[in-house]
Parts: sequence; C-alpha cells; structure tokens
Amino acid sequence: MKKNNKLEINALYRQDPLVADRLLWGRRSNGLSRRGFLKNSGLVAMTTALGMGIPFSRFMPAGLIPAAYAADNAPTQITEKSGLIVLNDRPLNAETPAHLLDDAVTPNRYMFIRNNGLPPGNINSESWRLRIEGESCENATSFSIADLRSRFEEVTLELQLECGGNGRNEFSPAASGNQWTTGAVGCPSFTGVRLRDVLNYCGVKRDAVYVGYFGADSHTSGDPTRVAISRGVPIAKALERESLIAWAMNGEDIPLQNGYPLRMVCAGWPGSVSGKWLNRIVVRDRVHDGEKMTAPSYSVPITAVAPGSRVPNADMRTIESMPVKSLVTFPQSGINHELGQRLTVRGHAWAGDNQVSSVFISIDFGATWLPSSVQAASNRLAWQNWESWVQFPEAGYYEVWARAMDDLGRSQPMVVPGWNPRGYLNNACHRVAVQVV
Ligand SMILES: Nc1nc2c(c(=O)[nH]1)N[C@H]1C(S)=C(S)[C@@H](COP(=O)(O)O)O[C@H]1N2
Ligand SMILES: [Mo]
Repeated sequence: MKKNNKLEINALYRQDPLVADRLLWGRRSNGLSRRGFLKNSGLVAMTTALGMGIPFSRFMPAGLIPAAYAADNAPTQITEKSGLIVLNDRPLNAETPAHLLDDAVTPNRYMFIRNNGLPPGNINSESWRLRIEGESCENATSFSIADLRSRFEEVTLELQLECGGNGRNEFSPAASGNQWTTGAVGCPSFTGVRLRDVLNYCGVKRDAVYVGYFGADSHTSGDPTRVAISRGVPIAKALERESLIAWAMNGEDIPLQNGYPLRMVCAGWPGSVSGKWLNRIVVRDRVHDGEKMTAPSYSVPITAVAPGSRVPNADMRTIESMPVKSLVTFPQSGINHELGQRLTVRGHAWAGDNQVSSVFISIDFGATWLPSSVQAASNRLAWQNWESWVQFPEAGYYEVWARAMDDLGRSQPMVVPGWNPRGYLNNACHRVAVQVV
C-alpha cells in the first residue's frame, strides 16, 4: 500500500475533515454533513491512492482517514524496548504498535513508557526504602523491599495500565501533550504486596480520604525542589484487593523505565495514578494535592464542551475509572490477505473498573457487526482477550473495526468521543487496514 506522511494527513484532517477529503480525494462539496459518504471522483481518487477498490465504500464515512494511512511511521528505536515508537526523548515517552501487543500478558520489552520527569540513576534495590506516612496514617513506617516481602502476603496479578492520554492524536483541534496513537496501554503480570495490607499495618485513620505517591524521579528542569508528578487514588481504590506495591513485572525486576525497583499499580484508572520509583506514600485527610493532581491535569470537563473551548478548572473533574476500549492486535494493519481464506482477528478489551461483556467486529465500516468470543479476565482489572474470524466477499480494501461493550452496556464510540482540552479518554474503535487480493 502507498503511504502518505502521517503527520501531514492527520494535521490536514484535524483542521477540517471535509476540506481534507476534498484536497486529498477531490470530492466535490455537495452540502453533505460530516456523516456523509465519500462519493464519485473522491472515491476514484482514494481507490487509486490505495491501489485497490473499496467494496464497502458506500458505508465509508466522509472525513475518515483510511487506516492504511493512519498507520505507522518509521519508529525511533530504544535498545531495551525494540519496536516501540518514541514520541519524546526528554522525558522519555514511547508507545507500542498494536501488533506487538498481541500477547495475552504484555512482555516487559513491549510495555509502553510514560515519564513525566527523569528516572533516578544508581538505584540499589537492597537499600531502597518506602516510607508510609501522612496526617491520616497512625504509625509512619519505613520499609525495605525485603521487609515488604517478609511481612506481607505476596500476590501476582495481571493488571492493565493505560495512559489517560492514549489516543490523543485523534482529537481535533489537537490537544497538546504526547501524541499517543493506540499504544500507551499494556497488561503485564505484577508481583508485590497489597497496598491495603501495608496501609492497614501502619494504621489508617478514620478520616483518611486519599492516598498519594512520591517517586525518586526528578523534574526535567533539574530543580530539586520541583516534583515531576505526585498523584494517587481515593482511599477506597487504594484498599481494593488488586491495588499493589510491586517489585516484579512478569517475574523479573521491573524495567528501569517502568519504575524499578518498586511501583504502585492501581489498574483500570489512568496510568498516572500508578507511581513509579516509589519511595513514599502519604495517607491524606483530604484529596492529595501533589503535582498534576488538579485540573487541567488528568481532568475532563464535567459537561460536554464544544471542541476548542476554554474550560475553567472549576468545571473539570479528575479522571477515575477509564472507559471501555479494545485493540486489534492481529492482523497487523496493512497486511495482504488471500481472498477466500478466513482471516483470524483477535485482540484485547478492557473497561476500567468494569468488565467487558462483548466485543463486535465489522469489515464494512460499521454497517454490520459480528460477535467475537471474549474470554474472562485472568483476574479482576486484567484485560480480556477476544478472538473471531472474518471472510471477505471480494478483493479490495477493507478495514477491520473492533468495538467493545462493558457490563453496564456502554460501548466504544465509532468516532472520537467528547473533545476535552488535554485530549484524554479517546476510546474510539480501533481500525486496521486489510488488503484482500
Ligand atoms: N514517579 C512517576 N510515576 C509515574 C509517572 C512518572 O512520570 N513518574 N508517570 C505516570 C504515568 S502518566 C503513566 S501513564 C504511568 C506509565 O507507566 P509505564 O511507564 O510503566 O508504562 O506511570 C505513571 N507513574
Ligand atoms: Mo499517563
């Protein structure tokens, strides 16, 4: 397939999708709305550019960037994480292409990296200390990792982490921040102790409201008095069975960039609540007031706003449980597939604190949906694997779309949902391009 420059095409569509269609595919303006369909000369141009016909073109919404074009740029590589795409190198931020997230449990080398500051150097895990304190902690205590291991029950859980800004690159107008596409998500297995066992050992006062973390990373400015990030969760989330203080990821040391030697894991919420390089936890009698706790960080407007609006901080709320979402991890976008053969389609789906009840797939731009088989999660707050197969009626360009629904009946939107100033919570359907030959 021919590929255009992704950034150019995204920027063009961001400004005005219908104008972009016209510029790229020559579709004449005929007064159709955003939900109109690409027609006539535009369709011919798109077909020519893709190098093949589009059998279900009658269902293809105008202003839809074909997944074949939205696909990968040449990745910048990082040695320990081969295949990840680096979005920023100071602080380091890198995402994982969807097809590398095919494993049920995300291997260490494929876990995305989202750093707000600079990771600590010269870490000695034997002398590492974690201090639990705060106005709502009865007995402030300092633990070594060996103390944690010997005093509390060891737990291993598969836990799904997704950055609140995953999918930000699709918002229009563009939101500032890392332009994540789909890969700021993963579900490794973590080993550690329950946060609640440690908190209860230290004594949680009745007035406890929130738990905040501090890590050993430093601010990019180099100013030692500034904190890169210090967030946390309400006490109820901290006391859940699945909230961990972890020292291992997939049975190995946690990779340096993912928080070695110790991190918090509170899955199903924005990844930013799961503190890395963890050295202090504060039990607060109020909402934690650490760096990036307050709006506009990790916050969205309380009520829907027009795209591009300025939203006062007072009209925003902190993101808690993440919305339902799914990823197609097989096939890789852009593959060729032989006509007449079944194509296996599979991936993962997750729904914040909730469960995924179903995943549907479409090969006709969302006109019809086929069910897939969805497995139960290995444990609460792990992503769920789903699988199905499709067969194509004729040769040409197709997109496979996946759409998950949670146990409350909420499903993913087919188009980018509610615009918000920082570009969080884009849970639109994932699309992969397939050329049937
Ligand atoms: N100390 C510290 N913890 C942190 C961060 C950070 O920059 N410093 N980034 C947070 C954010 S925004 C996310 S999405 C997750 C990312 O975890 P990962 O890098 O292991 O994928 O870590 C969170 N914990
Ligand atoms: Mo994040």
